[in-house]
Amino acid sequence: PQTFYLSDYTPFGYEVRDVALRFVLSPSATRVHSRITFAPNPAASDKTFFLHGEQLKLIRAAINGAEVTPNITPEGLTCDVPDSEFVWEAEVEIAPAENTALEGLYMSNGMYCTQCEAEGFRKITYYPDRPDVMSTFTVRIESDLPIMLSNGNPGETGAGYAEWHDPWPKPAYLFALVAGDLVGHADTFTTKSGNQVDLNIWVRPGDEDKCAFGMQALKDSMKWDEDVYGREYDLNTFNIVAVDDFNMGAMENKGLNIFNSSCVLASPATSTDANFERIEAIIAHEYFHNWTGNRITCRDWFQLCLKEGLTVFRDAQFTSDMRGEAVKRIHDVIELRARQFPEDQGPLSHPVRPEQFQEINNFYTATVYEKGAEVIGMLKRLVGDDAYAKALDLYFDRHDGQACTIEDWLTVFEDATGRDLAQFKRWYSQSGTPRLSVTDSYQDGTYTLTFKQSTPPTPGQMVKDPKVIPIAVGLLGPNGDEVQPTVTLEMTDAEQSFAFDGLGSKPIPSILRGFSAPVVLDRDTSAEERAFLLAHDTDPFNRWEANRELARTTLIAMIRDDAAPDEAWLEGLERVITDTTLDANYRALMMSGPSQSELAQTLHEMGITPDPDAIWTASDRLGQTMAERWEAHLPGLLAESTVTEAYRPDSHQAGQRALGAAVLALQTRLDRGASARAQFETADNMTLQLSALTCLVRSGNDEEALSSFAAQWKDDRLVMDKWFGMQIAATLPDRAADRAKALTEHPAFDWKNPNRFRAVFGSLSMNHAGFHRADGASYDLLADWLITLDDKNPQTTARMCSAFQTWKRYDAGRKAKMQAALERIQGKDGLSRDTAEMVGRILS
Ligand code: B3K
Ligand code: ZN
Repeated sequence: PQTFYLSDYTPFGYEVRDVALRFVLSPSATRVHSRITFAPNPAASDKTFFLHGEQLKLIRAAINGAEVTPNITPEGLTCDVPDSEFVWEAEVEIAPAENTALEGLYMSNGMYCTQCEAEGFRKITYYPDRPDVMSTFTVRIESDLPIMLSNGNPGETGAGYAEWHDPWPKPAYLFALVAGDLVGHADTFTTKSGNQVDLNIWVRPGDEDKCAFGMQALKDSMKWDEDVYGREYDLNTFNIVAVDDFNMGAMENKGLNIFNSSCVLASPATSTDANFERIEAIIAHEYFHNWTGNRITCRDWFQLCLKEGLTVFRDAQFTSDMRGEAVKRIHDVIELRARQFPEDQGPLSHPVRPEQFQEINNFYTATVYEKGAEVIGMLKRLVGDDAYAKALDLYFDRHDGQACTIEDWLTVFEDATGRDLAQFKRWYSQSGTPRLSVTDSYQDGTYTLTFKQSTPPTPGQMVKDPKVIPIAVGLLGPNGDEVQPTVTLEMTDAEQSFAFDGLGSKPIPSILRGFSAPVVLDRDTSAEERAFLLAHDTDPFNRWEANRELARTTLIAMIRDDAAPDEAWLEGLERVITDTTLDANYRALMMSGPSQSELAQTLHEMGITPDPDAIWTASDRLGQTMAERWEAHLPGLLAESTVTEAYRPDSHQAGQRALGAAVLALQTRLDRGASARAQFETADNMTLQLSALTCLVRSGNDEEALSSFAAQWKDDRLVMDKWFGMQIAATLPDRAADRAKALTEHPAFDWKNPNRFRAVFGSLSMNHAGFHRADGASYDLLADWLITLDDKNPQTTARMCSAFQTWKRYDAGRKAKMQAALERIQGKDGLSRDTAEMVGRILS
């Protein structure tokens, strides 16, 4: 397969002036007519007229009205063309009903829909399918379906057809079309300059009652982007469509966002608090792309983080404003460590801006998205809030309507602030998680912190140069008062010291506040100092972090030496969780402790081979210790976390329920599931119902509850995804593989539906000890199913291969079994390019 390189970029030889498309829809023979005005691009030297096109049947092609016979390959076509402006026309036939890859134009439950990012438009018609080719689009859809949608503003509509016009030039990856028997939930939004925008969320009949929350989230996002970034919406219409079969979360097509139904449909009875929060964030994310992604897009796919890192950063700011800064930051850091750190420290490690790929869909990663957002957070911290705002204004002014690069982005910051960002740019080009170690000293009123940074080698990058690391630090006096409020130290050298003068006594440092850089901080600190920070740190993130460090240290001692849980820590933690002045959400986070895969990650960072069974046993033992120790507090905490008002998915109530869930998990260890069963039976919302069911599954005493849940929800696809997933993710490790296998034989296991496939196998890989069952049963099961799915849906298959990305860190037995599973996938006849690239990289 071909490898594409960032360094090979050249502009396309032609500009596209205008695109007109006509779709005559039919499940197995849709006709797509295109009429495209091209003109030679004066900025390009290579004038080869190559149009991408895959799996298309060309019926007819013409230039300026005269039929032509292009030279066709599996990747596209070339053709002789005039050396001045000309009109290209083509008619192709495609079969959306046979498209199981869910890329291009496909069908989901009788509805037509599209997914074009990154390179799906070439499965719809012949076109220069690259993001730096931008054009206006006019679309006519013909079918007998009642609702027919495309990008932009609605045009003429009549019996059997609908027309759309998008006045904003856009790359083909933002094209979208939807047609089906849909019902709309309508509303309006008036922009700050007075334009009224028609808003609609389109769903299958029966789902109308699950749209109100998403609509509110959309309006909140529109308002927030005006208030915080000064960005106004730019069309008369904004449509969102919910689709059941979708490879990822959602897609920001101009004026016509398409969503995985799990990321938009919400109701208290069927969605958890976590679902509500995620839906709000994804709606915001896709909406924010209208400016960061659509109006300003990427020159090429290597620049993906230009839109994704920035848009993730923006949606995190939004959630932080909507739901509270500390809790959002903690959630994000948990996610970063759970998903990005393993990627960055294993065979799939790649820079935030990759320099090569075979299949770009394999690079929609935690590194591009989440580390990409961290890099923007660091930049903002370094330049300050005002300079950030100024730089963003300049970015929108200067680059509106363009397809840009990371160089353009950084130049904007250099021009707005006068800073030289050459060294900072290494965050985009160097892969791997930096390690930051720190020592301190105190003498004559001066306290000195000395940091050392280094980044271990990653695939293709043996040597690393020092990066600019913003280290937010505060100092606490012995009585807990802050003697130095947060300052950002700017580390640029491999080793560097920072001094604080005029201190009366040796302070206690609070380092990397707010997780100011995505690094692993190594610091030999006494348990007393951490306990002090747990009690006193004025930075809520670092207070949580102190607890996590203590929990981690205890668990690691339990895993390695069979030690008893640390008494002093448990006492400190008890004070926090019973402190009713603290936010319930925050207390729930304090109680949750590091996950088993996070412990495996930590052991790996320490150079120790993780033993999944020992990790499970230690985590279980710690849970039991906490339950027994805090037995007297549990009823009071449960009462305190009981919500008496009507259900609202806001952060206040969600916090109470999160605390309740953490307490119920402990209580279940003591009462053999009595409280959980009671909660399960009386729950009037999905959050309570599912947290109770999870406790029952964890306790192993779950058959009755699982079948009553299934009987209640058998007709709700999204709730049944939870049922499939949760019983695998939460079950005892030795049962996970067998349970997953049994569920693949369940009549409702529709494996071609990505949500259902992920519910089973994503959950299996999340059950750490269950996935790593020593006999390799889970590895084999997953490999079997990835081999099966690859024929139908390469994208989802390739993505799920990352369950094996940490294989090298385990013991010889597990390692050999994972390697064998990967090699079996690799050896499959006709393996997709997507999966071949992933497995090849993981094995290398
Ligand atoms: N831009 C899309 C992701 C497209 C994934 C293509 N494999 C969703 C988002 O990031 O908003
Ligand atoms: Zn995005």
